[in-house]
Amino acid sequence: MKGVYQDIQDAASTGKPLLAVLIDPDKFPLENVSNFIKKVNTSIATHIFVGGSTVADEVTEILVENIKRYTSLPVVLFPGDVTQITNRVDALLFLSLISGRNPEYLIGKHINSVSKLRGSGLEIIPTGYLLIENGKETAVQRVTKTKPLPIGNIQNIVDTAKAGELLGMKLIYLEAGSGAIHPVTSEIIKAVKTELSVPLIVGGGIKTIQQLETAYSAGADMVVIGTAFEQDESFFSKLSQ
Ligand code: 1GP
Repeated sequence: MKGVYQDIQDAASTGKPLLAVLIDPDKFPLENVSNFIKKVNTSIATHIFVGGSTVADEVTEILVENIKRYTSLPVVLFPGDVTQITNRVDALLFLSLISGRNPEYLIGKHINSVSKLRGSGLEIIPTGYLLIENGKETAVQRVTKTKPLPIGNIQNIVDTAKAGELLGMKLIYLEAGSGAIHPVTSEIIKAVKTELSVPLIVGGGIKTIQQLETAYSAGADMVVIGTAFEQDESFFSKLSQ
């Protein structure tokens, strides 16, 4: 069976846009899973991401088990912390926050997670995670105690992303932060995409079809949307196939 990464890479090389719906276990009542996932299934979403900045222990695993009962879409863990790791998912984004200089989020949490990952059989996808300035402080910034990369220095964003690729990261993720006021700009997406040969993920603050299309046409291979679905499930029907 092809892995999740191989699928992302194939889609990126053929120009098929991917859309991940992000579910934050902290904000998502279990009783909503079946209805919500049915809507995801009939939308253009291709992946489900699960994760959040602050989640109580065990909650993620229970949520993932419930989600998997209702969908055959790949469920990918987008963990904010080691406690969220579960092998019930199809793959794990092994995120290193390369925009920041907090050693815990560059390598520390990763070391702490090895005892859970060893022997888990999980598909692990090394991912360079870049927090980009968006107009307000977001949870990622607060929790990781790192500063986002300023949007005025695009070359620095490009070089950071490229350094991630050169370190062997298989995906680069440009993150404006959940609920961001301004999504990552098309100028930044374009500049980063031009330099990369690995697939590019973009997320944070994308709330309209227009913004989604802008991200794709600038070069995002996958877009991640969370808040827009949480706040207005009718967004799904706008994205129906
Ligand atoms: C995923 O954090 C984002 O990269 C999700 O952001 O909740 O603003 O869609 P939103």
